[in-house]
Amino acid sequence: MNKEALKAQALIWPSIEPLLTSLDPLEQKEFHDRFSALFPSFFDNLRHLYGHRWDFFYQVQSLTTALAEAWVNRNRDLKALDRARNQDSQWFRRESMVGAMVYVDLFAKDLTGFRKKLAYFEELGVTYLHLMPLFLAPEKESDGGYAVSDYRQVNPSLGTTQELRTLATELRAKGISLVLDFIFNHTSNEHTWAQEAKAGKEEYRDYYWIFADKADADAYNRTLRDIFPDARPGSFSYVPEVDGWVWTTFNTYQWDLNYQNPAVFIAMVKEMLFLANLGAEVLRLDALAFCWKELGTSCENLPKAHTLIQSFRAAAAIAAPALAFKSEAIVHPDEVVKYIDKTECEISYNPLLMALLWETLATRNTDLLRVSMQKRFTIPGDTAWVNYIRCHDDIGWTFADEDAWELGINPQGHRRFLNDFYIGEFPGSFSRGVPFQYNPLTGDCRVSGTAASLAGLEKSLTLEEPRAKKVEEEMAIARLLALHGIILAIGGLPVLYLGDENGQINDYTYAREPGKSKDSRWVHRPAFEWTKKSWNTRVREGIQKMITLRKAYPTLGTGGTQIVDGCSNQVFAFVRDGERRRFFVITNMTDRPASIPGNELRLQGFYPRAWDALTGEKVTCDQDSLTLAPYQQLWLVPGENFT
Ligand code: OTU
Repeated sequence: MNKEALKAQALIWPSIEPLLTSLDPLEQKEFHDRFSALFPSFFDNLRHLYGHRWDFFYQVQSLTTALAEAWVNRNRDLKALDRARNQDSQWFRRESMVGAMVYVDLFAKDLTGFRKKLAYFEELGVTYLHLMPLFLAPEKESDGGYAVSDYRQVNPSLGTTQELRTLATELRAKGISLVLDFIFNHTSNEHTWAQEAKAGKEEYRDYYWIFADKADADAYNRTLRDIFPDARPGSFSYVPEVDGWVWTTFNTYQWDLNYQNPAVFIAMVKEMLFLANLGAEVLRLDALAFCWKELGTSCENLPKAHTLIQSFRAAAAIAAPALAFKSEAIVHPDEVVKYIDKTECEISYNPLLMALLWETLATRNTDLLRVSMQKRFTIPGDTAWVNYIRCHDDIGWTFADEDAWELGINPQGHRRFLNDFYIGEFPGSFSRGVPFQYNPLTGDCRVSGTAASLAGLEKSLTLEEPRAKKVEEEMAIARLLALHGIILAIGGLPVLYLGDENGQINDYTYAREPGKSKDSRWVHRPAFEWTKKSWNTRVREGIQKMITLRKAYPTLGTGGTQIVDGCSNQVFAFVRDGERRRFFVITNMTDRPASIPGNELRLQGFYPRAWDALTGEKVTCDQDSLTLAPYQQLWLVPGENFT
């Protein structure tokens, strides 16, 4: 073990111990044990980031003081959760876990209304609930709350911080984990720190990346990618109040924090622990790929970004150990996996599965999906994917170019095709998406749209001829159920984007709203529809049934996943293995019947018959082949009987 870290620990501990005296002996010991176990590697990481600073030791001291204080302030309920999670470190992978993400205002106006509607989540079977950003943010435009002005004050239009705390407790009592965003790459330009910087305080100018000389900003800009090219070319905005160029990766009102300054790290650790002690059980690390910046690099996914996130992780593990981290890295798949580790983020969005599911619907070919998943689906056993169909953001086609080339697919051409297809311009497309952040310089584009609109429901509504209309509607519903079935059965934590479970279509009214009109992602952020049409009910019932089924079988939670080759390039198939049950989930991803060789079933041990757990119907496996209807999905279990 590192001697210097141990020396530092011995020096620091005496100043920490007195802070804990108000706690009972068990709680004191818990903190001490975690501190001893984690401090050495934590210290090493911090030294790697900040060790060159004259004040390094003081910074470490003030940081560890903050950790002790957060533990002292953590309530009994949450400390009990800390102990429970310690006994069940796999909790986020269990079959019982079904996630949902939702905007409080779009769902129920405010927190008071929201608390009255919790039954909706219970009925659906939700056990993980991500509330979209709900803290104080600029009034006019706030990137849907992703520009935070105060991490401790709930936006008054939604309610109070106390109400959020109460909600967290209510949810926990119902077995639902509260998930909040940790928007740590940037604050809004109205945050106190930004205000102080504008008022000329050097200390706070240092919280951000502000260059008095444009040439200095340009030097960085040369190697950066434009993230929101529609908003502004380049990553810097001139701000007269600071008479300088401010680093704004996203919108001009989102100021990137300067983590080369340890004061920023410590300040944000405190905000993080505030969220943890408020009752958040999972934090979604927003835009984490961008958090560390170095001249001459892309400033994305840098090694020190990982060191920084591991440092946040260690701080949480010492002061609020139940807290889990979710990575939001929508980048090259090789980079996505680097954030996934129990010392960094134990769960991560799976943007690759999301994008490729849509890709197969457009191409009617599952090769790229299968090849990519065979290579990339497996992650460490103590971590999990968050699998999703849609979220509040656009769809970017982040598959690996090399995977495409392997199959003879030109990746750039393919992305153009996918964009054309999903914005409904490709002949015969069923989709009604909207382009997002088209970059004329690179030809890059992403797609907005609700799952239902992308899957064909919106188009079906525009058809006049009743038969054609009906066919299109049936296909769209089947597509929606097929995609949801895959995320519910493939392993990891499925997360529904609320509204999708009802097949809600695009809402174009954003185009008339001043703060939203330039951001097409609002098209897929409609107000929740409480009155139901027949298709809403059918989508909802289909998804509900699969949720119930998932929850009945531990295999579908922590069981292993094996992507199966050789069925047919019309189907996507995987086997789930667990102690008591084996599932073979096969989906026809095309609008034509697909047949799979009987031998594939028999090779997987499905002989002489199997049962489709979705319908409870018998499936004979002793034929030459088995035919699946368009978009049909089977959850096969072997055996004579299905119970
Ligand atoms: C995230 O997404 C959020 O999910 C967005 O809603 C925010 O606007 C943004 O951060 C800023 O807070 O660009 O289009 O490569 O793609 O982090 C979505 C990663 C985004 C980025 C992702 C970002």
